[in-house]
Amino acid sequence: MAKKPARTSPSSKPAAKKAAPKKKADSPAAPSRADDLKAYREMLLIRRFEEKAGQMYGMGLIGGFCHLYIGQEAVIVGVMGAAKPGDQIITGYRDHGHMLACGMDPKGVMAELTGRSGGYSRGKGGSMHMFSVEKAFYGGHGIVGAQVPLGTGLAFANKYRGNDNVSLTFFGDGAANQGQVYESFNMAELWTLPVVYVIENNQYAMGTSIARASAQTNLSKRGVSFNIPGEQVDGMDVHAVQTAADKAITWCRAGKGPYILEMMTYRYRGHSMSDPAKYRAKEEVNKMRAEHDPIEQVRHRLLEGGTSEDELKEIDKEIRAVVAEAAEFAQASPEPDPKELWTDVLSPVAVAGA
Ligand SMILES: Cc1ncc(C[n+]2csc(CCOP(=O)(O)OP(=O)(O)O)c2C)c(N)n1
Ligand SMILES: [Mg+2]
Repeated sequence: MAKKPARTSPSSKPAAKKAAPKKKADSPAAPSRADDLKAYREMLLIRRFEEKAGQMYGMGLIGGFCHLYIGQEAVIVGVMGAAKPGDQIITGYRDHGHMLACGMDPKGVMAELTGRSGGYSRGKGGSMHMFSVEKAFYGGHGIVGAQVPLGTGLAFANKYRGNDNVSLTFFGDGAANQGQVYESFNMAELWTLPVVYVIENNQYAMGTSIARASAQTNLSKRGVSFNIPGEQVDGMDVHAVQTAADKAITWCRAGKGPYILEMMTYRYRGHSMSDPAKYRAKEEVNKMRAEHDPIEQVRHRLLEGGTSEDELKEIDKEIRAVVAEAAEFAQASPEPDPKELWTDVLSPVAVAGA
């Protein structure tokens, strides 16, 4: 049955009839050396930054929650490789990698983690609450799944304004069981909104494995009853991620509505810094690291292609220097003034209208 345009749709144009997307990603051309070097650098920055954050947490320099993304770097780096400036990014609390891949300054992110005034939220937000309108990064959300309707709203705004930006909305396998996700899917398809739902399936929601929590573990199928196409992608392979993201973003930009990408990935660390991860065997983690590490895969390809060890060592050195500078900046930045407790609580519009 032809779909009627909703009265509240941002566009009065009825959705164009879709051609069914091809089942599999078109066989991707091999990545160029330049692509691999870029991905290597970006993933390594996230890895080293997070290792440093973990260390600083252990030293008591970071308080509150801190959810590390180590192991999942290929997902955000691959997706960003397919995005253009103006596309919005929104995610949950496992968010430092997304910020760095959006181009946010490592110094500002680390200062926020340590609760200092030089941080993106002036030291008042911490790990889960950072934003950058300039880089189109919309958080950083601690309520599981809350970013999904918000990301759908960003897509609604794009369509309403008639621009060609796409909302890149990231959430986890646990969040995929939230009711608000399906309300969002329904509206996104009904109104043909430009949103790629990127499900980061790292196989666990805190200590619960996907098999124990989900009746349908193939999350790429979760849009079937809404007619949203979906694909499973090797989320440990940055090139596979970028190829799939490119296809999904092109779909959205062409006005065909939402797309679901299920990224099969893995987190090496516990759910947060306070999780000893007793619910899984060490061998499971070690096997994933040894056989699928996203950075090692690219490193291996670069070396095979003739890049020298020395060139890669030089990149490692540069990245370590950026991270060390971020850590020094954070520790030198003062704590927020106590009177800042009363600022940034209400928006000026809300205050004026009160
Ligand atoms: C609405 C809500 N319910 C429960 C929690 C507690 N909680 C925090 S993270 C989490 C697991 C989410 O797992 P997943 O979506 O797979 O993301 P991951 O941590 O693996 O990145 C839960 C249940 C919460 N923050 N919000
Ligand atoms: Mg998960």
